[in-house]
Amino acid sequence: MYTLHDSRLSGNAWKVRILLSQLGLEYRRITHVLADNTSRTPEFLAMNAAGKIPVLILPSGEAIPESNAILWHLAQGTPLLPSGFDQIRVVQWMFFEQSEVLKAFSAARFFTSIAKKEEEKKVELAAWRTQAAYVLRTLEQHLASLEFVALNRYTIADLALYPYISMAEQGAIDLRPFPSVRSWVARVEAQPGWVPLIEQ
Ligand SMILES: N[C@@H](CCC(=O)N[C@@H](CS)C(=O)NCC(=O)O)C(=O)O
Repeated sequence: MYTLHDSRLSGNAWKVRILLSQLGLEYRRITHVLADNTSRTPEFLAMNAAGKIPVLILPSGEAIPESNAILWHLAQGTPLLPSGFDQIRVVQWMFFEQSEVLKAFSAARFFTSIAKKEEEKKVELAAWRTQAAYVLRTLEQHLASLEFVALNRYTIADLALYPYISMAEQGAIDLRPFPSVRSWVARVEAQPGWVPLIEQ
C-alpha cells in the first residue's frame, strides 16, 4: 500500500491523487495542516529535506518527494509516460511547469484566496500575475492546434500542468482570454479516473 503525505488544498498533491486514482492504486493519506509545520519535523525532513509535501511512501518504504518525480515513478510502464523520444516532450513540459508555472500560480492563489493578503502582497502579486499571463499566452499558442501539451494524447505532462492552471482564477488570474487553455482544462478533467481537489 502507498502512503501519501499531502495537504487538503495543495495542487502538487492533487496531481498525485489524480494519478493514483487513474492507475487504480490504493493509498492512505496523511493530510498535514501546513501552518502547523508538521512538514518540518526531523522525521519529515528525513523523508524530504525541503520540508514540503507531497511525499509518497512506496510499499517498499522508500520516500519520493517532488510531485513530478512521484508522477514519473508511478507512470513508468503505463501509456501516461511514453518511451523513446516522446518521453523528452513529456519531461520538457514538466520542467516548464516547475520553472515557469508553479511559483507564480500557486503564490497568487495562496495570497489571494487562502491567506487573503492581497493588500500586503500587492507588488509580488502584480509580478506573479504578469508571469502567469506570459505562461497562459505561451500555452494558448501551443494548444491552439494541439489537444494535449506533450503529445497527441494525455500524459503526465498534462497532469503536472493541470492543477495550478485550472485554479488560476483563485489567484485572480483571468482565464477568459485563453479559450484553448480552457478547452484543454476540460479535456484533462474528462480523463477517466480524474478526481476533484476536495473529494466528498
Ligand atoms: N516542487 C515541489 C513543490 C512542493 C510545494 O511547494 N509544496 C507546498 C504545498 S503545495 C508545501 O509543502 N508548502 C509548505 C512549506 O513550504 O512549508 C513539488 O512539485 O512537489
